[in-house]
Amino acid sequence: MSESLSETVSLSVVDGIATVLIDNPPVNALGATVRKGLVAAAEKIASDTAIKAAVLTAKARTFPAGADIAEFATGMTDPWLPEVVNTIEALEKPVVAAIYGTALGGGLEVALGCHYRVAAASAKLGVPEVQLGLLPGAGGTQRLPRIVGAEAALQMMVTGKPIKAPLAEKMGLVDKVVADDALMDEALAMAKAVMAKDGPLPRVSEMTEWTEKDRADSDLLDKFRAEHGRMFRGVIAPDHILETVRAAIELPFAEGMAVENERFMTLFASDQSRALRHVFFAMRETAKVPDIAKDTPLIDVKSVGVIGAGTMGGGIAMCFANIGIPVTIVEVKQEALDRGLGVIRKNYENTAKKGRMTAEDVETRMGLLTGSLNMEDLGDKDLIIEAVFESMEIKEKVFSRLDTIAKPGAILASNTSYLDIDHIATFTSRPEMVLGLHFFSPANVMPLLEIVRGEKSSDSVIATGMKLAKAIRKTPVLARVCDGFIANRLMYPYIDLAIEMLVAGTPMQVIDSAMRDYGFAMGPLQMLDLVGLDVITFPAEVNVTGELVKLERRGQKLNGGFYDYDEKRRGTPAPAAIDVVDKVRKHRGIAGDKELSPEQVMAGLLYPVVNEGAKILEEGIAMRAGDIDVAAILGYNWPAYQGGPMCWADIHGLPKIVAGLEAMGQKPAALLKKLASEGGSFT
Ligand code: 3H9
Repeated sequence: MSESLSETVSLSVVDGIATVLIDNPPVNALGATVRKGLVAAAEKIASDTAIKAAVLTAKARTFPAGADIAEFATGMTDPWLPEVVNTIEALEKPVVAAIYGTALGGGLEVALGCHYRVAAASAKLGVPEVQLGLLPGAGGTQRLPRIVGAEAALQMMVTGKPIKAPLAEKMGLVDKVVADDALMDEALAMAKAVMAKDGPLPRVSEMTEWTEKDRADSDLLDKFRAEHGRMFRGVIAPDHILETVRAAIELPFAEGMAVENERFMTLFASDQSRALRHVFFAMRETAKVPDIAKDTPLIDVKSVGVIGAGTMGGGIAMCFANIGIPVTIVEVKQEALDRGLGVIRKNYENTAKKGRMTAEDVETRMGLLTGSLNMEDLGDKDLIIEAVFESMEIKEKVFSRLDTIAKPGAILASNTSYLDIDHIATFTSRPEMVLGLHFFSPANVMPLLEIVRGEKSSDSVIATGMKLAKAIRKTPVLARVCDGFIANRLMYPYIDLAIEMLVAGTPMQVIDSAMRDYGFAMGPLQMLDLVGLDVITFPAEVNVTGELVKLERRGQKLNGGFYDYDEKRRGTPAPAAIDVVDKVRKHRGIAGDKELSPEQVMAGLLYPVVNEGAKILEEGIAMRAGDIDVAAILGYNWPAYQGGPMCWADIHGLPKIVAGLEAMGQKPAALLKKLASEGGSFT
């Protein structure tokens, strides 16, 4: 018979073995009721003489995937998770953790408090706290180095990447890996075997083999930091993790726990953790569209047509071939079709060369792609995505033709990055079937997909778009129609103003390095060089990128752009670009003597982005501020630890941004002004 110990934990006893079962969907996070239940279970195991051993596990999807992150915002109550783990470990009767699914963060820490660990072969174990700007705070920083050694522990904690059960067994993190369907039987068998054993129970906190070894290696931690410098750049959690591991090596367990607790609290209160926790939930929220009913019927997409075999069309076709959906790619000329299919093949072959795909996979995926010169071949496709040149006339030709070809019920999508989807829909007799699917380049790699909802797009079409995005492993963000939708519109001012600053007198290195210091992998001008200067067009007759393109300087792909590049792609400011900037200054009658400080560059570029974000929100182009943050992070590599522009703005201070914009002569959006004056926030 099963006895309920809290709302989420129950215990049953068979043949002297207690099974402690956590049941807290969706991921069995270790919220207050679970912690209470686990303490009650420990008390029961200790006091009930009929119980000789226990197995700790969970119901449904997974062994606990960590502390309850949602609870972080409201404050955690007693019992405190580290104490729960210590209580389990201190028991005088053996406890076996039966691990499956994803044992992450606090979940793995609970397993480390058990005396034995059996894992299903498909299980993954990890400590991803670093991705939330935290460190494992329930003894993980002290137990992991004791069981797998400091280096492996650091690797797991600083990268946050989970490892698979067989590797965990090799490392000594779990005692036994078993077939998935034999997990409970094997865990019970292990409990039965160990309950008859004499002698002290194996407690990870008491293990000394690794700490002694690691203590002898005096530069182990410095070496790790030097070798993994990139992971420490800009973020604060990895250094705190390093110091807790130092404590694990040098101090007794209890003192190490005190260090862990202090540093966990420091991180918990940090802006970076606040930002990263916001991003965690924002990423999962984007797929939810409040005004579309959950039971809205979805359209079954079993075949796809792509019009255009250029860079975008090819990348889009790959997304579907990658998940086994056949794609017909239509082009106007055989040559363009052959070139497009050739590029796709090359992409797959390169992936295979890197060992991430077999030669057979390459052929399977290529086998799913059919080239055609005849649009009529798209007549039976469930979804047709247009990826042709960005001109309304061409879109008109394509969509009015498609309207006569596509079967009833087919979804008609445009990959336009800024044209009016509502206008495009008027070229068909079925505007309800039309939406925008805005992929980012390279489409097969970039994780963001903007789903553009036209005035008349049906709920089914939008719901299917959101679902499809997930199927092709993208994060969908819903946008309404406007020039540039969310991500591009948001970043127009960033790019525009970076060039303006350059013309006004701030050297390109100062502009780019200010944004790298903020956390971007590259500055705005470096980014332009990477995407290609010919991709960006500016209205002014004489403008910097236009003049560079006239000199055949198209960025990294051709002759350099703002920078000249050596064979290792290291850039130095290009004399040709400096001449172009001079020319533009002369043309405009500007002295070019306004050099800004890095702080001024940062405010000058980021405040206008926040302002644009506020407009995007108040116009209803984006549903939520978090959606804008996700679009910036996934579409433009906005540093996640800054939370995206809107979360960053909240942390930075909205009144400061309003004042800054006004000082620059820019008008703050009404929403921004309102929130700033009310002490409100975007997120
Ligand atoms: C920690 O443990 C700190 C301790 O060291 C110290 C404490 C003192 N809490 O991702 P999905 C929700 S820090 C609350 O879409 P999947 C999620 O929001 C924690 N909720 O599924 C979503 O809700 P909804 C360390 C959580 O199958 C739903 O579950 N652990 C948590 O793609 C489904 O999630 C982590 O950082 C949570 N911990 O992936 C692990 N986790 O349906 C974080 C998930 O309402 N979690 N939710 O949108 C993950 O990595 C993935 O969720 C997981 C499943 C791999 C588990």
